[in-house]
Amino acid sequence: MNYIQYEQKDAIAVLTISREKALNALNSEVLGELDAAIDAIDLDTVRCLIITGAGQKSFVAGADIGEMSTLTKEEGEAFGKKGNDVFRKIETLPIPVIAAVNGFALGGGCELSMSCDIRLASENAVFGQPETGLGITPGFGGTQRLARIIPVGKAKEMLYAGTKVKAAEALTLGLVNAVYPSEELLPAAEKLAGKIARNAPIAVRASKKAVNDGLQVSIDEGIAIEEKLFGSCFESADQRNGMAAFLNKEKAPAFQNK
Ligand code: DAK
Repeated sequence: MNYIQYEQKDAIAVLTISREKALNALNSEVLGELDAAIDAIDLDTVRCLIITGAGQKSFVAGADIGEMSTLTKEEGEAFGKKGNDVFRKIETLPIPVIAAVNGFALGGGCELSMSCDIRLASENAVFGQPETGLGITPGFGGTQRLARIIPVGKAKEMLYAGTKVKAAEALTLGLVNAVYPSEELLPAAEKLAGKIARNAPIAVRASKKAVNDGLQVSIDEGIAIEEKLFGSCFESADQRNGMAAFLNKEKAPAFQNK
């Protein structure tokens, strides 16, 4: 691949969007490679994915403005679908995904981070949806996900006025879980991924599905979703071994994803 680096260390994979000279902007080729890289993840062995951008300056500075500038209506729709399909694939990936936001996360970059489960940021991170200043609406889910993550009034300000949000404010808004000096961001993401990877994968995946599916429905339907997923854990050896270890006053076992 030209624009995606992918590395697996034990149960953690790090996917780096690597188009540094354009601040990792997403063109069709990058989106195509991102899609293929997500499809190729070995879900039997990877328990947590980290997505980051190459370099110290930018996570992803948005969709590629040069490529978009000449699109027709039909081409615009096709480009939007390509991005939306891959972002939704990330959002619904069975394993948790952490965005390690190492700089600009603008437009499609902010949207990519929001399709991840958890966002951690470097001190120089900047979030924004500047699309209305380019004559378009956000096209990769920004109008939908931003208003579900941060207070709706602030989301609308970011969407209408293009107001950018720096790391410290993103933390206050709950857009990111934590902020680190640049050099500490990836180690912190890996540490959190490691903590996730040590827990029972079937239970972690069921928790992700319960939260995501539950947020789309009423609380009663959400509770029903949780009940089913909770029940399904009792078919796993990890549940039996995890509870037995507790009862025997032993350390949690190495969970087997079975
Ligand atoms: N696209 C293409 N190239 C970009 C880029 C982008 N989004 N962002 C930066 N670059 C390129 C610059 O053109 C420059 O290239 P050279 O001139 O060196 O060849 C290089 O990266 C370095 O950028 P700067 O020289 O501008 O660096 P600065 O530090 O001065 O400024 C910046 C950094 C991030 C503040 C600035 O580059 C900037 O404002 N970039 C644009 C950010 C932006 O507006 N992003 C949102 C893009 S719109 C859709 C689906 C999705 C979308 C739209 C439609 N459909 C449904 C159809 C999504 C839209 C977007 O994401």
